[in-house]
Amino acid sequence: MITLFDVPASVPGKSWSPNSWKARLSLNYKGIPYKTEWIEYPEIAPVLEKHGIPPSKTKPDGTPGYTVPAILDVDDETGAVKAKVSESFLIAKYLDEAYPGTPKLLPSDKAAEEEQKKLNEELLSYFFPMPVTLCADSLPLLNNGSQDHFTRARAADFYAFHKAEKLEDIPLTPEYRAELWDKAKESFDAFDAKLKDREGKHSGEWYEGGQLTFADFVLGAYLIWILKVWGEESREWKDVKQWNDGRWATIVQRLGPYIIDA
Ligand SMILES: N[C@@H](CCC(=O)N[C@@H](CS)C(=O)NCC(=O)O)C(=O)O
Repeated sequence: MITLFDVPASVPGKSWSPNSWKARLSLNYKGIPYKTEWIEYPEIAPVLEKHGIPPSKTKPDGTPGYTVPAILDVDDETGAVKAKVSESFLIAKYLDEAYPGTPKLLPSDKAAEEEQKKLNEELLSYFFPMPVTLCADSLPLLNNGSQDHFTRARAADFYAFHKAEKLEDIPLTPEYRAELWDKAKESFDAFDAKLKDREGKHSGEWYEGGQLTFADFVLGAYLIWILKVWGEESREWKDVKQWNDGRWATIVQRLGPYIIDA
């Protein structure tokens, strides 16, 4: 059985991280049984290292960067470890190869696959600056064991923009939030234009046209983060839901059958 490593938060179903949701949606779509092992941020590196799961990146200081989602695939009968994978795109690739009888996540066209890899790497930057407020509002929902790591790690990610050591040091006054929200709306408009352009070339309801693929999970996972942290009744979701002719709410609705908590 597959073990999915994820970081919990006090949200319905515990899973909130958009990165982890990409793997969760992939597993749910394929109907592959799995269990979740919940770990706190400071445990990600030691736990993954202990299992021999490789890091997903090299940090700016040259040290290995361990991240969730990560999976361990173990043969239930023999106990043999079949795979150790981290990084949501690589997990999708592994699942397609190792579970050929299940619906494919990645397009067979190599250029399209490469484009989805890039989309996965760049998505948060497309939606900038909303990830700043989303991270700040995710922070109090994390367990105590994760908060200090998360606030420093994410403030470091946004350092060029806010020059803050911790997320709490970013002065998110109502006025500044409103300013960031206007910019967030612009980023959604820009992404909507990109999707409209694709729709002119690929007919169908999904990113690749007629076929649901990993890219839909990349986008969906980001929207699930909004929903998990701010909630369906929040002012934020009420706005996002109606932006761009309801595109974002429609994506969540279409992915509904695969939004299954742990
Ligand atoms: N490109 C990676 C990104 C994974 C990632 O950044 N995960 C975050 C969780 S939201 C993480 O584990 N960060 C570790 C840390 O902040 O130390 C993927 O798609 O899996």
